[in-house]
Amino acid sequence: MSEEVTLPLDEVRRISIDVLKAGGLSGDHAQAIASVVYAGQRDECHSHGLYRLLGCVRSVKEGKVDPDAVPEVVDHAPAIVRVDARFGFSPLAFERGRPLLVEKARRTGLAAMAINNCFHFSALWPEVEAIAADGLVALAMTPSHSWVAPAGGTKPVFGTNPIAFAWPRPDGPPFVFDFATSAIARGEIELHRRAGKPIPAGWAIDGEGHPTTDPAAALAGAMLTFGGHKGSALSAMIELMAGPLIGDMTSAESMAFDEGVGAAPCHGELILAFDPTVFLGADAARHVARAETMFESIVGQGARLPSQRRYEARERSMANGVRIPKALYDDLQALLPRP
Ligand code: NDP
Ligand code: PYC
Repeated sequence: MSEEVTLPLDEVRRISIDVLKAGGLSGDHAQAIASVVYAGQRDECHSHGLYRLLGCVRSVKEGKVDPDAVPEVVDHAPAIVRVDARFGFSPLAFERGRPLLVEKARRTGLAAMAINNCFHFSALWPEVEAIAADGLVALAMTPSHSWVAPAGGTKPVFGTNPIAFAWPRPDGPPFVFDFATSAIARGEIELHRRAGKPIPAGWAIDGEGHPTTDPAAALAGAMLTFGGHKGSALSAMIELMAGPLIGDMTSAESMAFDEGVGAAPCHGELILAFDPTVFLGADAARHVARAETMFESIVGQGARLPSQRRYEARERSMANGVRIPKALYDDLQALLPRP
């Protein structure tokens, strides 16, 4: 088993901020990025925790990302907020736009936020969870780089295109799911390569279109969608809804824009927020109770809810800190200024 390091949670945040500032990011971006990286590591989402700092710093170094970009929030229409991230990373753009999205959803029942021109590296669940904390139902989606072949094909067209959903619950944390529409996030294949482990069959094909369990061959070939043609169609929907619909790049266009430097994908993100109290008025509590019956019928038979593992991991991390591979710890230390 490879060597690991245990870190208290406040150390996770401190390392994140220090690495990001040393990498040239403004204080505001460092804080916003550190929050999502911290949350990812705390909830044991290893592909989108501290590991992501390496890619953020590399993306700035490659000169694609504006590390000082100040997002511009625009009140575009009664139910639409637009945020121009101005070629900075997405977490600060999301933070700046969220209050207006929530305000609009409470007024209109359903509102959308389109984030444009953002470099995107993060998990989506921290965003939908934050919207659910305001009592709203949330749906978020974004493209990435074209790494994923459509069902029946062998050449990458789609990004790993995550979709996330949150439903607020009266007596506890929200019901949340958040997954790539590829069989797995690309970050997970990268972590297998770093650990020298094979990947499961069904995640990817090599450059000749043959199934592979070699992570390097998978990264050089094409990833596969989850659920065959169903994941493929969902992935296409995300390309459209968070691409042309909001006037931003598809995953293939993001890949071309990257010019082979290997920066984080650059494109848009679409976030929808629904206010159940506007949809339902005085009947809201009765219908929310029906949702609880459905959740109970899932867990009541021993199945688990998505997000249940994450909430359990959160409790564990808050009590005991987190464990990360020593190789990752050393890579992060190498990005800090020499004392
Ligand atoms: P998974 O395939 O592990 O799926 C994750 C989701 O499925 C979680 O909601 C998880 O809940 C739930 N889940 C997993 N197993 C079960 C189960 N047995 N029963 C019920 N629910 C289950 O993750 P992915 O690799 O697809 O995605 C990981 C992350 O990568 C996501 O957060 C996504 O946002 C991020 N990502 C970001 C991209 C970007 O462009 N920014 C691109 C692609 C991915 P739980 O967490 O509780 O296990
Ligand atoms: O893991 O697929 C991924 C990913 C792409 C962009 C950010 N994460």
